[in-house]
Amino acid sequence: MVGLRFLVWVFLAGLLGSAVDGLGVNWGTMATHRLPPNIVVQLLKDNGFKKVKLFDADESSMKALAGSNIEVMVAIPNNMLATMTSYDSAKQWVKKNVTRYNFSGGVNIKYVAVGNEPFLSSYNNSFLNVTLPALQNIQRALNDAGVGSTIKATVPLNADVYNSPSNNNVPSAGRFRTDINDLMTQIVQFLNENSAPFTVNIYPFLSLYGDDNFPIDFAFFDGASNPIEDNGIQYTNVFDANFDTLVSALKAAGFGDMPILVGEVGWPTDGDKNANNAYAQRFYAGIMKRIALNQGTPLRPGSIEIYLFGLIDEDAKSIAPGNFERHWGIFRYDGQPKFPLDLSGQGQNTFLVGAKNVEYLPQKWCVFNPNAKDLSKLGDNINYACTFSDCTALGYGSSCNNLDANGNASYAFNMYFQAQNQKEGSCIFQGLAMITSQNASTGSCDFVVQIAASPSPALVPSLVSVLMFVMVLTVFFL
Ligand SMILES: *[C@@H]1O[C@H](CO)[C@@H](O)[C@H](O)[C@H]1NC(C)=O
Ligand SMILES: *[C@@H]1O[C@H](CO)[C@@H](O)[C@H](O)[C@H]1NC(C)=O
Ligand SMILES: *[C@@H]1O[C@H](CO)[C@@H](O)[C@H](O)[C@H]1NC(C)=O
Ligand SMILES: *[C@@H]1O[C@H](CO)[C@@H](O)[C@H](O)[C@H]1NC(C)=O
Ligand SMILES: *[C@@H]1O[C@H](CO)[C@@H](O)[C@H](O)[C@H]1NC(C)=O
Ligand SMILES: CC(=O)N[C@H]1CO[C@H](CO)[C@@H](O)[C@@H]1O
Repeated sequence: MVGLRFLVWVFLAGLLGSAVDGLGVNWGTMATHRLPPNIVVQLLKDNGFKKVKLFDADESSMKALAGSNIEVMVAIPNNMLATMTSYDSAKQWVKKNVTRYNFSGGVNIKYVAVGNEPFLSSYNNSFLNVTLPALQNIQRALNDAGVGSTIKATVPLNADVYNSPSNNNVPSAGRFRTDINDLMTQIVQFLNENSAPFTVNIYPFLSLYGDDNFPIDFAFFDGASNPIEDNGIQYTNVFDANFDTLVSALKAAGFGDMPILVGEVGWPTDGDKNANNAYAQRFYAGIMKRIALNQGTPLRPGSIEIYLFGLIDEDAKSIAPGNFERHWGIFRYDGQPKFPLDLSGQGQNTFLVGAKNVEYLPQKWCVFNPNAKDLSKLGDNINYACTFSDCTALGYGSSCNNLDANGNASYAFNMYFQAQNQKEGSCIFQGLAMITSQNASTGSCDFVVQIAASPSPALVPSLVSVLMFVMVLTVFFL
């Protein structure tokens, strides 16, 4: 009987494309070609996502989300944190970007993310002084607007705000980073006063990426040969160990019961030897199963609110952290699924539902012209193409790393041509390139045809810098 009910449930869950409860996903928009927001919202619905986390409060995304009842986390980017140290600005932001959508048929906003990983060591403490005042002002503005009981401000933090000492590297010894311990304690106190959750981003992939000796099985959820022993607890994966290090740090600060929300977790599929579909599939299968079982971690059994990172590939993200940075999507740039992923956590070998009604540019590719005579400028032209498009798939361990020299040139030229919307004159490269209607993809290397879509509003500042760069180049070549 139980078995039958289970089967019926599985069948219904499959039918409705139902993601497990508590599951959300990050919707980033740093792409040269942005899928139309209404298509993305339909994609979320078709796959049963009931929660989404944004990196801004972009009007077009918000309008598309209106009426969907999907729970939304809107965000204030780091470069606006200083502004939010003024209460008036915070009040304006909340009015324009939160309460404006609080009407029947509006947007179901649940959280405001104040900054994004503002204490990353690579930011050189730039946001240390502004994050807490911004958090306080935003929550106060929410409270004053009468929505503070249901909409909470939180700060998505990177997992390097806490650690365990190297001589006792176990989760139970977790503490906030010494240099920011006082600040973290104040932040946690404030979150607690407002019944707001602690938000942390946890990346097992980065543990592996940063350390060649990292035991690879420990990055996944299917068992590890050498578990970490900690007070009788056996840790078999780095996610649990990391999460429980935070639980211990919170406990040491006096807030051992503070709700924790995982703001980002996921696995990239290209741009590194460990970034591929097979590993991503393995990672997601493991984490989805645990979410479905409400397993939690040894120190926090039960359900955890988790946002996957991320929804769609973003070909215009900074690659300062690594080439993998543009390949975090569970969907490709065009909203099509990359690998089997069962969001109901039942471990079925099924693909997600792809984006519908996506419009593509014509079936044309730009490739190296085999009849080209003068190859002396080939390197310069490849560099140029890659500077203004995304060549991260050409790197070591990536999907297009096995191309020969001409293949490399073709790949770079095509990426530029597509980034330029196949615009007239964007496939010349001093006579080294030509347009073809033959699909140029080979083996694992996909030569894409871009989607027909407008650039993301998030990219306007970087377009300005690209223009400046072009101006500098122009001056240089004159
Ligand atoms: C609302 O959010 C957008 C996008 O994050 C931002 O550009 C805008 O300045 C915000 N509005 C106010 C009044 O701060
Ligand atoms: C941080 O400092 C390093 C070294 O001084 C510098 O290279 C880097 O650009 C700085 N980063 C930021 C975000 O300011
Ligand atoms: C933060 O504020 C302290 C005290 O006002 C000051 O000494 C420090 O230089 C500031 N740090 C930054 C990065 O602005
Ligand atoms: C192709 O490009 C990649 C990345 O730039 C480089 O590592 C590789 O050596 C190139 N291959 C050839 C045959 O030039
Ligand atoms: C080109 O070919 C590849 C590999 O066969 C395929 O996956 C891809 O969908 C094709 N692209 C287009 C735009 O038809
Ligand atoms: C119509 C609507 O969504 N109103 C909401 C506005 O915010 C208050 C406080 O969070 C909610 O209680 C209302 O339901």
